[in-house]
Amino acid sequence: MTQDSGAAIKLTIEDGVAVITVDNPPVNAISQAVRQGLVDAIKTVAADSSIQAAVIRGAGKVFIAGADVREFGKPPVEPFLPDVIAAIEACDKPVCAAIHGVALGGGFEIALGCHFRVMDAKARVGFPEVNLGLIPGAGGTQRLPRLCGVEKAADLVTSGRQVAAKEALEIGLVDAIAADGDLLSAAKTLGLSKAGAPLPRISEMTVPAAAADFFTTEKTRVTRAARGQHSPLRALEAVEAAATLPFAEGMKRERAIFQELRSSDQAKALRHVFFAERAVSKVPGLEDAKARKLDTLAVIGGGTMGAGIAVACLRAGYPVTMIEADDAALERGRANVDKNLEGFVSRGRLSNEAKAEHMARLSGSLDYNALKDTDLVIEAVFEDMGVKKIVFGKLDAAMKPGAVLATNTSYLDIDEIAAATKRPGDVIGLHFFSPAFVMRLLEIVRPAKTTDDVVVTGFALAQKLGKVAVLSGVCDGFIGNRILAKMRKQADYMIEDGALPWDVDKAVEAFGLPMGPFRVMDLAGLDIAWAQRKRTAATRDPAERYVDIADKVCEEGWFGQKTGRGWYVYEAGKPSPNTDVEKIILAESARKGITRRAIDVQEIQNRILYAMINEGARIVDEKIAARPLDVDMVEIFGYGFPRWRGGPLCTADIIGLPKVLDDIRALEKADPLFWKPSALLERLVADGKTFSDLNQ
Ligand code: T1G
Repeated sequence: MTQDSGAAIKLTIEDGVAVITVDNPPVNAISQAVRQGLVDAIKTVAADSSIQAAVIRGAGKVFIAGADVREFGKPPVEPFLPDVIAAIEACDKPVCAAIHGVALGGGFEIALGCHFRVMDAKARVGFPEVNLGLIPGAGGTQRLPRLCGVEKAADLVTSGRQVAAKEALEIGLVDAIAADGDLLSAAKTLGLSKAGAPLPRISEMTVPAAAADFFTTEKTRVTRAARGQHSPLRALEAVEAAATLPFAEGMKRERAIFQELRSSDQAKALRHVFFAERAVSKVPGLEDAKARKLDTLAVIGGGTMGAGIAVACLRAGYPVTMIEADDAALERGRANVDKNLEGFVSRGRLSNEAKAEHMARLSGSLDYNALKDTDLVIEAVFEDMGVKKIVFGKLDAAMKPGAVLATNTSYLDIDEIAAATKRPGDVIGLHFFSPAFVMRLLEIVRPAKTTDDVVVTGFALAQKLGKVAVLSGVCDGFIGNRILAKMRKQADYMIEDGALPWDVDKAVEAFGLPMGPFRVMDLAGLDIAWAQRKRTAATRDPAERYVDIADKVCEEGWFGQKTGRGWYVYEAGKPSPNTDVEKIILAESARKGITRRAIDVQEIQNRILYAMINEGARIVDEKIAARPLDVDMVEIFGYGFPRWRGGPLCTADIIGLPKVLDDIRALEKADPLFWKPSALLERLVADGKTFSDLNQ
């Protein structure tokens, strides 16, 4: 017998077991139709005497991925998920969840409402709600502690991490792991075996006592780890309610916290990131382009970037050829790859055998003809246009027609590099961020002549490497470094106006970035930016305010961590303010006739943030970035902008563009050149629109 409660839920009866299939592609998100269908199906189970047990399963690749994230911006519609789960749990016939793929969020809450749970060996369960600025809102924070204790429950709901089958069984989240391909029959057998017996209902269980000071110490830990995000601490509060209140009261507490967070700015921002992270690789206008063959890769150069890129490609399973200028350099390149892979081994993320297998896929040569059959090459040699043109001339001569020639340059003009070949249509920028095997951002930089299929090939490679790829046009610094340059300029102005580097860093870190601009410069090496300032001095706009402080610091030979001092002094790796730099700063302010003034945290944060917003808006206006979400993804995945703020342009929408524009116009009075408002920002405010309107 089949009952089809709308497309979302199907019910068939097999050997006395009602098999309830959630079928809402692509991931069985719990839409209103799914919720209604489950309520109807449970009513059928209860009413039909031929049914002795029920199994809830998911069609397609997963059990249930959770509530439908697209519904969160809208008013909730009945039946509400907690009530659906209560109906499942109240059923007087055994209901068993058959979990494959993932059971996440509301999906895992549905499984906890079932009396039994069977899991496929490769499946995973978890409560990722905190990653959306929420907490489990359908009993997850109340049932989980009853099943595995408050310590484990707190870990799972505050971290959002997924739990593999083995651990899930060990800590009691599931009753059994099914043998391969046997999930449904194992669930049916378990359900039938319990027919007529008293049914375990988690809501009726008691929460095992926790250590007296558990929540106190856990609050400190969770607060520190959350770095300004609210949901982890609120999730812990809900778990504490489970430990201190009767189930029904605890459910009310959980619901109240969930509803409060659901409409919060952080939840809006994290929802934006959730969808933007997926939308960013779907570039408007490239829908019909097909990626080229992508089976073999090569890197030119075995230095930090070249070796890092080689490791990223090896970790993704590719064979990689490394080209270097001579045997010694090639040996150093191999050693760099080996060292980077050894890091994975020492962190327990790669076995020695797997490392050996990776190294076996790395071949080296001094001869470009070794690349005659290679599908895609990434050049990562010294950042000098002359050197790159020679390399691309050789690649052009050696590689097969249709091969993709990529450069990892972080700021040189890729149109000019492409012009050094007879195949500019095959040339593209793949700008990795160091360490290339860690940082998720990859800027795909498109010169004028590059063909659509080469761009799409770049995105295909990014997906294989597990990167978040963002398409950028060609300009100085592309998207991320162009915004970084503006941030740093504003930071330089502030230390000449009255702040000190450590004030700026502290304020920026309090905003939520992992490291302030001066700490970052010390890490990168002050000499690199110094060399660039000297290189571009002749073309600098004389009307632009120029701060000499960094040059003076470099003239002392203080290049940052690599020389033991820069903006900070490094003893045993720990940074402390370089008071000699303070003397240089005070002397420079005096030399410029600037009366130094106190610059508070709010002003520092505003000037840094607005510099990012204004430049990000210009980048979108110039079509260097296709949409505001592309700028947000660059900042979050390449520069550590806090996810719970959604990125600079999402933050601007949350502040309100009229206020952002007013504040920038106020700053413009003191420095009309730097703070000229983006024309796009002015148009959006005039039209009553937001950056989000441009993301649709
Ligand atoms: N709602 C709506 N759409 C979703 C979705 C969801 N929960 N999860 C995924 N999608 C879409 C996604 O946007 C993409 O769409 C497509 O499915 C494939 O996703 C009450 C309140 C399940 C591990 O946070 O972790 O339950 O781009 O590319 O890599 O307490 O999706 O194709 O148009 O990611 O195979 C909690 C989020 C919700 C899980 C699959 N659940 N999803 O990964 O595919 S809040 C989550 C994922 C909640 C309750 C609370 C992953 C995945 P499009 P994909 P994938």
